[in-house]
Amino acid sequence: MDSKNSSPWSFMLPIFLVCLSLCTHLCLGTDKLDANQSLSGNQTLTSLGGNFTLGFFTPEKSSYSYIGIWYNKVSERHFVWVANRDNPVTDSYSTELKVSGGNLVIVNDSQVPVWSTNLRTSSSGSSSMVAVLEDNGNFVLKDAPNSNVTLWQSFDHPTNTWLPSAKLGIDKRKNTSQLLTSWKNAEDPSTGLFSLGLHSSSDGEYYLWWNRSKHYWTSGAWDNRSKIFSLVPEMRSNYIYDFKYVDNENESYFTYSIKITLSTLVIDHSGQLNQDSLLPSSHAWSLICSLPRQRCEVYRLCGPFSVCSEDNDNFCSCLPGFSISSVRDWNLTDWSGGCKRDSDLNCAANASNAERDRFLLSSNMILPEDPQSLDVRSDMECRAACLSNCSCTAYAFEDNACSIWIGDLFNAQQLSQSDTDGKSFYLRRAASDIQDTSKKSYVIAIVAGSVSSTVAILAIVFFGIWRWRRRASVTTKTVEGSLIAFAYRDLQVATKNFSEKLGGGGFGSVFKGTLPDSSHIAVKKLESVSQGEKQFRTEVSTIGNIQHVNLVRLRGLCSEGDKRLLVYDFMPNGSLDYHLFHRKDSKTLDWKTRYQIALGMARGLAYLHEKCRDCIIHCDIKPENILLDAEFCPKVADFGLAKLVGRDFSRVLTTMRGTRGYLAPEWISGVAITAKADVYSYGMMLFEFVSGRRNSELSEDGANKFFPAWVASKIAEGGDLLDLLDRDLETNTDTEELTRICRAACWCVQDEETHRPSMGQVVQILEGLLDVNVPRIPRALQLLLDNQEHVVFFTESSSSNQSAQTKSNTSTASLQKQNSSSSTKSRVLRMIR
Ligand SMILES: *[C@@H]1O[C@H](CO)[C@@H](O)[C@H](O)[C@H]1NC(C)=O
Ligand SMILES: *[C@@H]1O[C@H](CO)[C@@H](O)[C@H](O)[C@H]1NC(C)=O
Ligand SMILES: *[C@@H]1O[C@H](CO)[C@@H](O)[C@H](O)[C@H]1NC(C)=O
Ligand SMILES: *[C@@H]1O[C@H](CO)[C@@H](O)[C@H](O)[C@H]1NC(C)=O
Ligand SMILES: *[C@@H]1O[C@H](CO)[C@@H](O)[C@H](O)[C@H]1NC(C)=O
Ligand SMILES: *[C@@H]1O[C@H](CO)[C@@H](O)[C@H](O)[C@H]1NC(C)=O
Ligand SMILES: *[C@@H]1O[C@H](CO)[C@@H](O)[C@H](O)[C@H]1NC(C)=O
Ligand SMILES: *[C@@H]1O[C@H](CO)[C@@H](O)[C@H](O)[C@H]1NC(C)=O
Ligand SMILES: *[C@@H]1O[C@H](CO)[C@@H](O)[C@H](O)[C@H]1NC(C)=O
Ligand SMILES: *[C@@H]1O[C@H](CO)[C@@H](O)[C@H](O)[C@H]1NC(C)=O
Ligand SMILES: *[C@@H]1O[C@H](CO)[C@@H](O)[C@H](O)[C@H]1NC(C)=O
Ligand SMILES: *[C@@H]1O[C@H](CO)[C@H](O)[C@H](O)[C@@H]1NC(C)=O
Repeated sequence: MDSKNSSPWSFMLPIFLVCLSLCTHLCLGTDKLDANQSLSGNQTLTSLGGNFTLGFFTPEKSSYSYIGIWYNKVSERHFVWVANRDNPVTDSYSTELKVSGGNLVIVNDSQVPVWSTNLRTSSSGSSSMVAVLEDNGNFVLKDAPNSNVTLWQSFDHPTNTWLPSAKLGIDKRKNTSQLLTSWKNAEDPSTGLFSLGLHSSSDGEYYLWWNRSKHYWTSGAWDNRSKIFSLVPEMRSNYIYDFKYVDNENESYFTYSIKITLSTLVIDHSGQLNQDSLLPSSHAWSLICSLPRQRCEVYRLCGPFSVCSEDNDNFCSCLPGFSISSVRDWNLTDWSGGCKRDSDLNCAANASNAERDRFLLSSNMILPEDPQSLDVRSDMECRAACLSNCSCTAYAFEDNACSIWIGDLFNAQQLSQSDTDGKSFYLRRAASDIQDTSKKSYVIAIVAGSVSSTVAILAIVFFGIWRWRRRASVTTKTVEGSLIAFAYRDLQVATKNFSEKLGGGGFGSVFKGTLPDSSHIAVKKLESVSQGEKQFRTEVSTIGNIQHVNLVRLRGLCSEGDKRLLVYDFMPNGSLDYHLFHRKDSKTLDWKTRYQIALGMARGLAYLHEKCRDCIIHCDIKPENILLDAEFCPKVADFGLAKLVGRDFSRVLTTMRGTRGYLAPEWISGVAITAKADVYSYGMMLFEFVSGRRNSELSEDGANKFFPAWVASKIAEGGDLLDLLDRDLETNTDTEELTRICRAACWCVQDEETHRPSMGQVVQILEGLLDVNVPRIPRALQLLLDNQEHVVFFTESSSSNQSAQTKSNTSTASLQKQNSSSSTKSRVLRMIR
């Protein structure tokens, strides 16, 4: 490599500033490898625009090196392609990547190729051949630097990552299909067991395959009109993707482009297709969505004789009497090796009764795959049939049908205690295993009998305590879908008897807690839950399945007696209102952060409204319900609770403090509530992002201006929006973003629901993908403007609390008049609230 070449530095400069800390003087500023050059050791190629870097890398716990491509500007490495995934080298300094003999090759120091593009060229390749790393992450071999002829490209040989603009499909001429194939484990890029590929060109449907032979998930057919795969409704709110399907006589494939954030599709070594996105705020990769949604749906994720369970952090565990085959692989989250038997079976025909194999019951399971059915009539016969065949490892007898399993057991799944439709089977075990445990208890019995009775009683007491403790810790592990069912006592301990209160809301108070693994949680004690235990659990487990970066993650629940608690991830930066309004000890949120928070919230709400099968209306959008993580990434809290509280919700709403300023007029007009009510509340919040104070507060100069009305009139007049801006903000506000936010806010608070945008459209507006006209001043705000001098706005109702029913009650208006009592104005009051 020619590192003296100085011209690349001119284009490298901006990138260099970004990655200064990552790559020091050894960033070779070139994107090409020509016939006279080679790459070795820690030399790298960087694409012209600076998006990608190619070079040798060594995974953390590995002793092997590979040629790979990664994102240049992101400190957390994410390998999008690996050349020699199945042919690693041990020393990158004695190995070279070069263009040679018409191919791109990796050679060791005796010039023996370790890896090659294997192009069958007639000549030995021209000396003008060149390999270029393009800015979209494609590594291309061409016959000349400016040629349009691609001899080979890495996009045709993807590893585990599908990059934007790469094709993933079927080549009909060669009858080959491209597969995206997982790494073996987190540290080993070699070809893993799981892959994604286009199944058939006719309907554009993707399959996830296990070992390229058995499919376990399908995307459903491509719908060319709505541009989604029929079984991936998540795509509806995934505005960042734009998929395109091409199907002609030569090939059929999909490509996609992304609009905003850096985002990739990766098939993970645990068999799920993950959408990873780079969060602009934190510069860290984060998981947006996984398919299939449950890990245990992945075929043979856990190897032989292990069971999958969604509630276990490790997902896989061994059946009793078995232990992990390879602890090292298991530690690297590769469970495919499964488990091996601790003691050998004894299948000898002349075995005595004491030596003969036993059977152990495993219950509440999804049974292993591939049973064989036998035509026998009783449990005894079924058991005998299994015992008589040395390869039989388990049997089940249910509903008068006998099933036996021959050989290794796969795909058994342990269900949570709340599941009632689990099945049972009997696992074959060596007699010695079972005798061992009975011998031990025998010994304990003798010891207990031989000591004095007081000691024995003490022992029993201690044993009782131990049992009781054990049970207490076991209950915390039972699960509701992906949720943990906590015992009330454990939550009491975790929260130091509910001593550290984080806040209170319409649904109940929230307390901080710490789990034994020292992770922090927020525990919400629900009040006025109208549902019975079973319905509550069902409802909560649906909420638990809703996961998005911009939604607070529900970790678990507790339902004991009349106690109903929810356990969430703890958010270190608390709620948005604190940062936006109370500035005494908090730093003013700068404009960029405010904008990112507004956008993140919109994404979270769009997901709730449009992704889920049952549209979830939040009903209580306000700054108190937006939490901020350590990186100030916003998370919408309390979603799904409106439904949980059910009929009592209207009562809860009326007693909620500080909420009224955000309530849509339809809450009082009595019409059905739709997702557009959330849009209204969101719009009201957007105004507060601009002003940095509550809409309901008087402005600093004491004028009685209702801020949203003021903004609406400014926009309509085409006035300077910077006048409106929070005085505490430095001047680095982007005026275009300011305009977008103000317009979006005004559209969101239109009187007519149909005039308000959907949350999905709001996302697009804020992302700058959708331009919006100047909005009309909402009627309610217009009336306020007309009467500006005469009205004062309050948040709290200070009078008239006659019949507290939100939907029909018009008398709890929170606006009071000064010097005026015209009937027009009192109508205004009702509309604004
Ligand atoms: C490679 O080296 C040969 C001789 O050393 C020279 O003729 C040729 O121009 C060089 N090619 C490139 C692309 O630099
Ligand atoms: C290079 O690879 C060949 C074939 O694998 C091997 O025989 C040879 O020992 C290797 N040379 C070195 C120096 O590792
Ligand atoms: C390079 O990355 C930027 C964003 O980081 C993206 O906008 C641009 O499209 C990328 N270039 C190519 C060619 O993909
Ligand atoms: C490569 O393609 C571009 C546009 O497609 C064309 O302008 C250029 O002449 C082509 N170059 C060669 C060497 O064919
Ligand atoms: C394509 O290959 C598959 C197996 O890989 C084979 O079953 C099929 O018949 C082939 N189709 C054609 C048209 O050759
Ligand atoms: C995957 O399939 C190949 C044959 O195609 C077989 O040799 C291999 O054992 C299979 N892997 C596993 C883990 O079953
Ligand atoms: C999908 O629609 C686009 C235009 O919207 C069209 O060009 C393309 O041919 C269609 N593809 C298929 C497979 O129908
Ligand atoms: C298919 O391939 C043939 C031969 O390479 C080419 O002439 C034709 O234009 C291709 N068709 C399409 C739709 O690209
Ligand atoms: C596996 O992980 C455990 C705990 O992290 C560790 O104690 C053990 O040494 C690891 N075993 C291997 C073989 O890596
Ligand atoms: C069972 O038979 C085998 C030979 O078939 C013999 O080696 C073994 O000792 C016998 N075991 C018993 C308990 O009789
Ligand atoms: C055990 O059962 C399997 C499947 O029914 C059969 O193929 C095999 O021959 C049996 N083995 C013995 C020893 O009976
Ligand atoms: C590459 O070159 C060596 C490394 O340490 C030089 O001193 C440089 O340190 C650089 N090597 C690495 C491994 O970065």
